[in-house]
Amino acid sequence: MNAPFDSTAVLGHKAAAHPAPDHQVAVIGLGYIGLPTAALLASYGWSVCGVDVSQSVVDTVNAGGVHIEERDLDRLVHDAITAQTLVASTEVPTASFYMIAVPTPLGADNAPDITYVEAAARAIAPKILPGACVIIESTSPVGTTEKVAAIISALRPDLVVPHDGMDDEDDADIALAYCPERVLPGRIVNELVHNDRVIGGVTPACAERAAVLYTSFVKGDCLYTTARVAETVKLVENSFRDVNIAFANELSMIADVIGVDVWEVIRLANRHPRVNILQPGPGVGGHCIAVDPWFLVAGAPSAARLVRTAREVNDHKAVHTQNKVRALLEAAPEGKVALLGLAFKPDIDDFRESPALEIAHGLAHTHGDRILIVEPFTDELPGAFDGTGAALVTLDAGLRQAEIVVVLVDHTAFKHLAPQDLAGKLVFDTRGMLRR
Ligand code: SAJ
Repeated sequence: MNAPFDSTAVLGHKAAAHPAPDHQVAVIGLGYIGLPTAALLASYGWSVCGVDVSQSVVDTVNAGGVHIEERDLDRLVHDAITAQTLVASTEVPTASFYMIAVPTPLGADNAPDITYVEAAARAIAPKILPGACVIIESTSPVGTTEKVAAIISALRPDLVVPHDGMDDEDDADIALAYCPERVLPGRIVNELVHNDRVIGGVTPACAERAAVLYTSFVKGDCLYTTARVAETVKLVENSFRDVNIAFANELSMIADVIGVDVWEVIRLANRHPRVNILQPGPGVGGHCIAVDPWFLVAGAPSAARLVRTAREVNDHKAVHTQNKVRALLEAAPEGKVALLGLAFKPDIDDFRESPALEIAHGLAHTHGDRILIVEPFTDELPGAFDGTGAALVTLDAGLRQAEIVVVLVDHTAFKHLAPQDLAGKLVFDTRGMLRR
């Protein structure tokens, strides 16, 4: 661990009078980001309490287990629980650092729902001591950090809570920062350590305080800014990717109309020294890129025209793909279709916001037992498929029974497919996997 936190240096004399317990971190939310971060912090010498509203998650973690699939996570959690540097609880403890890593889903009309962040702030407020630092990692609409400040301030009138416009000469009792996670599912543990981090303090002193936590385990650069800029940076990163994938997806639909091979067009265009087109697919999934751009749209609805349109193009690509499969089913009225993959991207078991899942689900409802699903990352179909007649089958069984094969996810397990495996079948490869 780096030099231990000196509260007097950052927050002035008030903090030193009643310091929060040193080296203790409470991570609120033990999901895809919270659990890996909690276990990693524990491995770097912090005493960590992971907090979750789910008793079963808490029990699993306390037993040294994990409830999510992520490379290296099981070993990290097991070791931290064995070493007693990590404990899980449904109660928020008193700590020197509070990290909020709870979900921020989309509500009605694609409006951001920050109720879990607000609930976390309300749960922290009664426990927080002068000198402590609250960090929000959850992807959030711009202005969320200020809302958390207002919640803590209202519940703890005895504390001076930092706010926008306050400068470091004013003595705040606690620190508050927004530090977005930017890790890639499947590489979370590695990227938590190696990626650069943006640390947005409500005041410069807040950023400095939050940096004590991050510099203890981050090997990338820690970059300092305001909380509002950091909130925007996170949304911009994922919107950048969404817009660029939308361009590739739109090209694939244009290519269908004008009758050219989109993969060949992209391969050749990318030989231009300043062109780098991404890959089309069946749509965009996951809990980040398919969601976060809406947070940016919500903040500036009439200005964010390209960002909104990109979201619409990527959502439409799933509908377009489903319609193309329907046309194939009509062209072979007796035939079955093998849909390869349900996950939102290759080689993970995560089906959240997955276009492949959405497409398979729609087809299962209209074509029932003509739908065969091949997904090596699950033992059973999600409950939404109950009663549809669609079946989960092995790749071999799918290829044996189906006349139509649709690649929805380019899992490694599918990449060995050779032309002779698909001979005589109608093939629709939404990922361009078979030509790589
Ligand atoms: N996709 C395409 N074509 C491409 C690339 C991706 O169709 O050329 C699709 C994928 O199949 C998937 C979706 O886009 O359905 C998103 O996949 P991804 O690998 O781009 O991103 P995520 O959701 O796994 O992780 C992203 C990452 N953000 C960026 O790459 C900008 C990660 O760094 C973020 O931390 C994460 O979102 C997050 O938590 O926000």
